[in-house]
Amino acid sequence: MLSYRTAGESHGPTMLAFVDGLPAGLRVDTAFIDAELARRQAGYGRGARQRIEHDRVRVLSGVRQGVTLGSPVVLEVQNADSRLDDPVKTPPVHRPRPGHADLAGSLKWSTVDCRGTLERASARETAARVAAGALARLLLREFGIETFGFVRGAIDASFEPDVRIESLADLRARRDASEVACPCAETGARIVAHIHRAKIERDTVGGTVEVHVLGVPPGLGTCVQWDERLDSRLAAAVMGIQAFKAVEIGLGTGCAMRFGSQVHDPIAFDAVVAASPSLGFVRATNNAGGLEGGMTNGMPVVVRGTMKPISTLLRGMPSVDLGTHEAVESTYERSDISAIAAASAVAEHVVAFEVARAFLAKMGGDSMDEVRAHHAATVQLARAVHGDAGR
Ligand code: EPS
Repeated sequence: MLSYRTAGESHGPTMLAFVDGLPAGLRVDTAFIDAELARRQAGYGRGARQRIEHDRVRVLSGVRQGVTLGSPVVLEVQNADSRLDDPVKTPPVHRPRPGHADLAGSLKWSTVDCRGTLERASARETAARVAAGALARLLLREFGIETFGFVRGAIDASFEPDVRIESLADLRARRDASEVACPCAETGARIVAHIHRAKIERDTVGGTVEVHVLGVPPGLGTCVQWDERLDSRLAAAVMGIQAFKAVEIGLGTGCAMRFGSQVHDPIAFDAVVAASPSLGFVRATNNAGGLEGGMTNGMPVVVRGTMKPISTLLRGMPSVDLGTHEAVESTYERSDISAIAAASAVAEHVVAFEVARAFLAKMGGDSMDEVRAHHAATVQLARAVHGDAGR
């Protein structure tokens, strides 16, 4: 089963991802991984740390001459700002920031110094998750599955995206030209204005990100066990990103405001698109976000996540000194005003990883050749049963 864990502290020497379960024979394009790491560092509102770091992946195991061996792949992204062992440069933190892991972690680990918690809780760790997710995207690409993550809105600015495989190149270009990874220029400009205002007011901004997965074959995930439902795993993956407070699939919370007839996507059959991943079962709407019963239904998978504003506020927040119990202002450490653009890249990669995991659970094998053969056989069987060939 495809899985990954990460290790590393924000100001330690390095961030690591340990990826297990990749088949042998996958070509590892490190330039692609580096480009995605750069995307994760970008965005209006990012702090000075990003001028210090120039994230690059180093493959430490599991790859020979650019191709996976079937053994665990360990990926490293080194920290340029490494100073964890220096007590002057990384002093103890006694004034927890409301919203950060500071207080909860200090209570958990029975300490009055938040440093140990905040170093690991830091979103710097997402560099390792993007590196692992980029590997998953390389695998998905071999089977025509594409992911697209972007910023959908912040504060009162948002837009209705129209994401299709034909317009993907254009959407990616527009997203990558945006300072806040938003393919809608007008919404992007309004989000930039909100972040600019937050900067002046020494405040912070969160937002909503969305990920579309296109070309997904039906039948990934399962209805058989709750923790193997793909929607359940996607929700956990996106909620597991630092500072995320909500996850939605398709229409999401909008389902509560509509009757069933306005929520469920009517099913039709179109022989012309029988060769597509949907096998010809078309839906004029995709309120289900491509998932019914925890399984992909052939429509694009659509996942949305909401990030709270960064909890390190330059203006501080009311807090308590853990040593003296005095009322104080929370600690300010150099920070981002908004990391919403970065979060959209992270969300895209954690979603890609879960889709790749479900893909390999259904179509997997020891080598890419085996996976290709299983995939081709699965598609052929599905067409024989459901496609026009079956009529
Ligand atoms: C973070 C605090 C900041 C962020 C960091 C996450 O780091 P520093 O205190 O070194 O300025 O920039 O994110 C990254 C370094 C990154 O690469 O994403 C935090 O407290 O979570």
